[in-house]
Amino acid sequence: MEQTIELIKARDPEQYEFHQAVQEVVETVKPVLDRNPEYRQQAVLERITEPERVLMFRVPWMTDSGQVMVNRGFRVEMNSAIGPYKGGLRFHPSVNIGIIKFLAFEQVFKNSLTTLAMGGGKGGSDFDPKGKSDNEVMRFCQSFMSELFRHIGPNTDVPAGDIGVGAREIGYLFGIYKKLRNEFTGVITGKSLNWGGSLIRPEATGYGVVYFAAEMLQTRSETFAEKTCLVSGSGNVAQFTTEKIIELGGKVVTLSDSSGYIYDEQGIDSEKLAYVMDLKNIRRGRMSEYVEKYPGAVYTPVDPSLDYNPLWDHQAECAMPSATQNEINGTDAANLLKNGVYLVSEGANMPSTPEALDQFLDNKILYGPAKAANAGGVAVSGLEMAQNSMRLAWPREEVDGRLKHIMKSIHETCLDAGASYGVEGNYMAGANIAGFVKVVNAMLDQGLV
Ligand code: NDP
Ligand code: 2IT
Repeated sequence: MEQTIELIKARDPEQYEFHQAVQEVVETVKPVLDRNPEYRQQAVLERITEPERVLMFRVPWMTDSGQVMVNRGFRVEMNSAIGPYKGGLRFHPSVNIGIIKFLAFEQVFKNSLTTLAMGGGKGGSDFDPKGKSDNEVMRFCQSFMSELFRHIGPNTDVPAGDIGVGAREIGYLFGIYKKLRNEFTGVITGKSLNWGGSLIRPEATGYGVVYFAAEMLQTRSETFAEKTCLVSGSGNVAQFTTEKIIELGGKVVTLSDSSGYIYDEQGIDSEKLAYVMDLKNIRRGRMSEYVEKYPGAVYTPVDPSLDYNPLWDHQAECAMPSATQNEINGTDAANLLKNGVYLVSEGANMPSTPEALDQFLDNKILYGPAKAANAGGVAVSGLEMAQNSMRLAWPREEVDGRLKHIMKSIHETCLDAGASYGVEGNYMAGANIAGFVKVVNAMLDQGLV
């Protein structure tokens, strides 16, 4: 196993996030390999860590002033053992192949946990939608899809949103796909409601994070009532995590963006959340504006000289990191524990560093890893695909009910898998083991392909 990791590092030495994601999975599935000697002979670790296909392409586009720009596009088709490749697209300047590969790798296990038939993939670009006009974003999306369209399809690879890709981008991407293929299909999820989208898809990731957390609390006969929660980010996942926590009687006191964070001791109520949604989704403004509207709150800009994030240094019971990878480091984890946090439910993908994870596990807090806790988004994407195939749309209650049921079942699966391998209550090991076993067995059933 050490050899597998060393080989991966030697092959692609600069793909740090991918190494991190692989290392965590490989370490936790060791007992599974020990119990199933044929897995080693079949080189399942080597196979599952190597993408089935990696696409990288030039994305030229023109600014409003006529300047030609060139970005890089990616799609990593990681694993199709249990269904078509499925996973979001991320548009952010930090995007590189290592980040897309880690996200695609995580997606394989997450999608497996949803109980739906979806393989894993992820894509994106180092394009930064921030500060661009709608027309610039549209031209970028059209150029991006004019290459990607030949590699995807409703039974092949089904993208969706992620950081920097929301309803606006999905619309532009779908429009040009439809034109190029002359086909109206469910090739992308997160579509708007009046042209094939599913009710609850915008809410699904955040709601799912909270449903998963509620299941974890339930194991200690507790609920969200009166719980204080630290949430990072202020995008899709953060917004609907906040909405559901408020609905269940909890209090969210923080939100952030890449420039800084707000601390609102009174709690972000529904009215304040509606303000944030308008600020971020419509006006595309910054969280710093929150304190102009609500002077009772405090805004703290990011201080690059700090080696920790002060957002995680407030009294609370729960934390829902919902911005980006490695946003909770060892110091942040120590601060969370010191401040009374005993539940972490991850909205972002791989938001906790290995040093943070060790502390959560050592202290036996309720720790819901991203693969399990944020799987509600892709689960409802799967439900959107099902509705598209039937050319039917389910009502809100139906989709929300299915989402709740799926999150409950993921919670149970994690606990069962953990227990059967002697790591009771360790949701991280449980998620990795359950996701791994299902995908690996499907791969073995299908022969050496
Ligand atoms: P959005 O683009 O809607 O929001 C992202 C938020 O995170 C923004 O507030 C953004 O701030 C902040 N952020 C992004 N990058 C950084 C960074 N490097 N440092 C600090 N803050 C940052 O994305 P989503 O809400 O969709 O995604 C958030 C996380 O959830 C991601 O990790 C994503 O992979 C994960 N996720 C998303 C799902 C979905 O369905 N959308 C499903 C499962 C997981 P700013 O505006 O300044 O960039
Ligand atoms: O990380 C994720 O699960 C997502 N960005 C959502 C993927 C999807 O296909 O809905």
